[in-house]
Amino acid sequence: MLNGPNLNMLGKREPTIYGARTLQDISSELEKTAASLEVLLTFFQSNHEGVLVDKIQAALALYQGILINPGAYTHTSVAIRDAIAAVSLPTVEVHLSNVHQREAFRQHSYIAPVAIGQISGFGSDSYRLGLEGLVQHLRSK
Ligand code: DHK
Repeated sequence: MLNGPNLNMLGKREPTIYGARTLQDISSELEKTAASLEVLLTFFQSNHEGVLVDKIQAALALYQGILINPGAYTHTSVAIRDAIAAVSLPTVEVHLSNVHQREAFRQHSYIAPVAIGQISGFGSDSYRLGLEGLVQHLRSK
């Protein structure tokens, strides 16, 4: 589970848009979902595009899939998109807010074309729904 910029500010950051839960709260909840699905999950956040690219590349040797909330990099990062395409691991894009209801610049995702799906608008439940979708996808293979 990769989290992009400013997601470390959850809880304090625009709570009417992103909710009151901290990233630590979301991580603890997602860990419980992972345990109930009997999968191993690693939770990571960075404010730096290249660090996220490094993690995606490293995932190829370590993980079967990627769950990612790229934050603002969703709308700007060809590098993250290319890293996901390069490793070719099933990837689910998640957002707390419904990006399609927001500013025009948030309505385009560089990540969506290389993801198996996108979950947007369910608050912290987007993470749980994304993990369930990813695991179901992997198990159906
Ligand atoms: C999080 C961000 O940081 C924004 O830049 C995206 C996304 C939306 C979210 O809803 O989780 O536009």
